[in-house]
Amino acid sequence: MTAMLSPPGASPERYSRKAVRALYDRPLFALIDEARAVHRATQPEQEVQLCTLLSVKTGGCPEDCAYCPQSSHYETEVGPEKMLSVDDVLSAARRAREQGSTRFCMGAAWREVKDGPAFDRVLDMVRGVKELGLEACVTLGMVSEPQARQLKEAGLDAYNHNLDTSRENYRSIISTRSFDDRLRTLEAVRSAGITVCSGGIIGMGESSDDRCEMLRTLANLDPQPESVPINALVRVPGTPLENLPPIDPLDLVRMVACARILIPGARVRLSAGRTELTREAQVLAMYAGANSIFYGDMLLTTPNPEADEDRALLRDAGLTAMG
Ligand code: SAM
Ligand code: DTB
Ligand code: SF4
Repeated sequence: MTAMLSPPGASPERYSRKAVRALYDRPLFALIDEARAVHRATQPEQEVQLCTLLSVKTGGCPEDCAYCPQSSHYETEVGPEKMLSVDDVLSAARRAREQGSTRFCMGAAWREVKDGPAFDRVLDMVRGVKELGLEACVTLGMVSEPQARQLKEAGLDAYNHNLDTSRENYRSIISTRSFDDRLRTLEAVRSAGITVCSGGIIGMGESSDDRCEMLRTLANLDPQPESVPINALVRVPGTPLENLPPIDPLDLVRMVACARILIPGARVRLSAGRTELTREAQVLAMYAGANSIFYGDMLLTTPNPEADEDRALLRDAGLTAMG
């Protein structure tokens, strides 16, 4: 399999377009079998990391991401709110830890990080989350290398910045920044010594080639991302994508399996969209290589399954939460 994925001399990149598409198109059971083998060889078996999200600055975002309820370009139920205080964030982080989360991810509806009091407050949040013994992750939009270094000094473990879709499809989803802007931020994060969390969304009307190309770009990053969230679009009323059909859960399983095979060392996160998935679909995605979920009743601005439902799901599948 490895030989098929990287024909010698075929491409300076690790994975070619054709090879990734061939992987994605494999019969589902063959794909899952291989993902499972990679999973067993590279990941702690039966272990799922629980991560809790918190929106520390909600709404009013100047970007026009077509999926996003927080964009000021669309009329949604989410409006601009004041930034949370450090105390409020740390209370939420403490609750998340008590519930069993080991990673706390803070999101801000910003196009980019600007130096000043709001960024200083985020740095304090990161310090506080680290004092609680949690992994700290933030997602703040574009970031420069000096800013990433400040985050690293504050103790930040991971920066989330999703590619969302393929380079070719990017402009149909977002016009206010480019795919290369995204890659530049990932480079700044990497240079500062912070681990990279980057993935994407399915269900935005993209083609199978777009899905493969997104995975290929992620897999060809060197080093590869440590964390790959695979989101199913949450179709939020008021956004341009609100009326798209729901995803086929088996496509999500395929994406997870491909991510597991192509980026074997990463934690693959079964991210947004779980409220619309059956327990069986979620368990199959975990079987195919997903080993993290967002935990707690909210994502950033939209609902997530209740914590007790998730605990029951893990228990019934014989999986354990990462300690
Ligand atoms: N503003 C920052 C940015 O875009 O990088 C950080 C926050 S943004 C909400 C983080 C990620 O959430 C997006 O890149 C996207 O992948 C995901 N996301 C946002 N809205 C979503 C939706 N409706 N369904 C699925 N994923 C979504
Ligand atoms: C990621 O890939 N998914 C999370 C996290 N990274 C920041 C965000 C999902 C957001 C879903 C829509 C919302 O709740 O606003
Ligand atoms: Fe803003 Fe991030 Fe939402 Fe895009 S995804 S509109 S950058 S909050």
